[in-house]
Amino acid sequence: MATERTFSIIKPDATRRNLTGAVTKMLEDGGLRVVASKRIHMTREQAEGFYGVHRERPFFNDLCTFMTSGPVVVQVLEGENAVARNREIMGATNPENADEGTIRKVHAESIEANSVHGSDSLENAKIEIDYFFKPEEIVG
Ligand code: RTP
Ligand code: MG
Repeated sequence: MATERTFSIIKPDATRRNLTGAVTKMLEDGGLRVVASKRIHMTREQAEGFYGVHRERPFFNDLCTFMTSGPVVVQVLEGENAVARNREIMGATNPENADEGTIRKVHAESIEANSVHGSDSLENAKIEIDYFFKPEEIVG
């Protein structure tokens, strides 16, 4: 087992419903440690850059509008197999398909407003962490 870092976003549907603490508790209870955290309001440019891999997907424009519709909390999470562990705690993209007890099953509103983002690979985690955090903002 390897200690990893992954990148998480608590999305605008969750911050709007004051669920930052509830979501963070589920991440912590799942064995992850928050080693960096900040609340920001993403610009359109930041959202489009962050979701660049999805640029050709039909949901890209709506997704960027949603992600800039309110504050988000960007976090770096650390723990054993953190990338995969975080994806387990989050649950499936579509909350209708998410397992019981996952963040998306408990809190998500829809496939788009699904409360959290989590990196899908260790490689992307590094890219995404660097997109939002300076090294000195991460305290392990
Ligand atoms: P994420 O990147 O946010 O952790 O979620 P994911 O890997 O489970 O999902 P992904 O396929 O990467 O999609 C990124 C985000 O786009 C929104 N989405 N909307 N309307 C739709 O059909 C649709 N599909 C995806 C979701 O907010 C999803 O998390
Ligand atoms: Mg994804």
